[in-house]
Amino acid sequence: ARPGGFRRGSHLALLGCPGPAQLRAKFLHTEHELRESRTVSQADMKVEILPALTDNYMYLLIDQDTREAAIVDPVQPQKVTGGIRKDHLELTTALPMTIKWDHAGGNEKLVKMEPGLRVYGGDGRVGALTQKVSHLTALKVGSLNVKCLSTPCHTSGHICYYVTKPNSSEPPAVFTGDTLFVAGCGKFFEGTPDEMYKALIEILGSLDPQTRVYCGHEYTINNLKFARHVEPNNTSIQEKLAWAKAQYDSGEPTIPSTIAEEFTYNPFMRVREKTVQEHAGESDPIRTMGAIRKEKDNFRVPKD
Ligand SMILES: N[C@@H](CCC(=O)N[C@@H](CS)C(=O)NCC(=O)O)C(=O)O
Repeated sequence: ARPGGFRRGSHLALLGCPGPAQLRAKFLHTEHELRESRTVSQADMKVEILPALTDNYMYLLIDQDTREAAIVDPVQPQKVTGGIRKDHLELTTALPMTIKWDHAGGNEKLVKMEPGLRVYGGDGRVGALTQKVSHLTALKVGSLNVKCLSTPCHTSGHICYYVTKPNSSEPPAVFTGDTLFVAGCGKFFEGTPDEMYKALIEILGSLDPQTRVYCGHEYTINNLKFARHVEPNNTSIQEKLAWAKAQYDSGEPTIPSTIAEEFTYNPFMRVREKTVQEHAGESDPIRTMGAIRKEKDNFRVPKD
């Protein structure tokens, strides 16, 4: 057992090879996957939100100046390449966040379709990897600056990518994969409460508060129901849940949020708050992190 009671490598089947549920998701078109893509457009960068599998998101990051593009988590490459040709973009880069198949499982196929593609990743197990990155490695996508943030915990080589444009007054973007979800965080498959605390509070939590957060899955409604269970009197949670349900019902994503917003409703970002600590029966933020993660692992999501 690892500190905090979490075992390393207990989910290896999930890492490399899809099980029956994953295969079903891969070959049958799900309601989520059939939802339309949406674009968040700024003068300096564009992010196209591409629903994939049952609840994953891929993201196409486009530098408006050079038309150079990167694809984050290209699990379904065929959904990516059509748009690239149509919009006359130059796809140079793939940014898989974690080794897991639902994020990095399309790398080899994409490289065959787009020879010369640079595939970055923080884990030697990432398929078709061309350059291993580590904490604070700096990359370029056209004129955009991409900073790699090492956030091990869900998986040990998990990387988040922080994107800024020099001299821009517009908000940066961060791709958070399975580390930070809207109102939630990833399970601690290969890490500890201490590592998730560092990732959420010290690394992601110290980014520009207006940074737009693009996460790996559409889990927002379920996450907010757990958040409401932890803090029943938090009105930010109640408002965000009502909004997320309306978004989902009209076929819209609940992505992106911002770092500042996450601090108002995400219990894992709020482990220093008295209300969350009291719920967990703890007075230390890292022990609170471990306690609420364990509770969420077994949480039965209510219908409403
Ligand atoms: N389908 C479930 C979760 C499936 C699951 O275990 N997902 C992994 C990422 S692949 C996770 O870390 N989930 C975070 C959580 O359940 O809080 C949900 O809707 O919450």
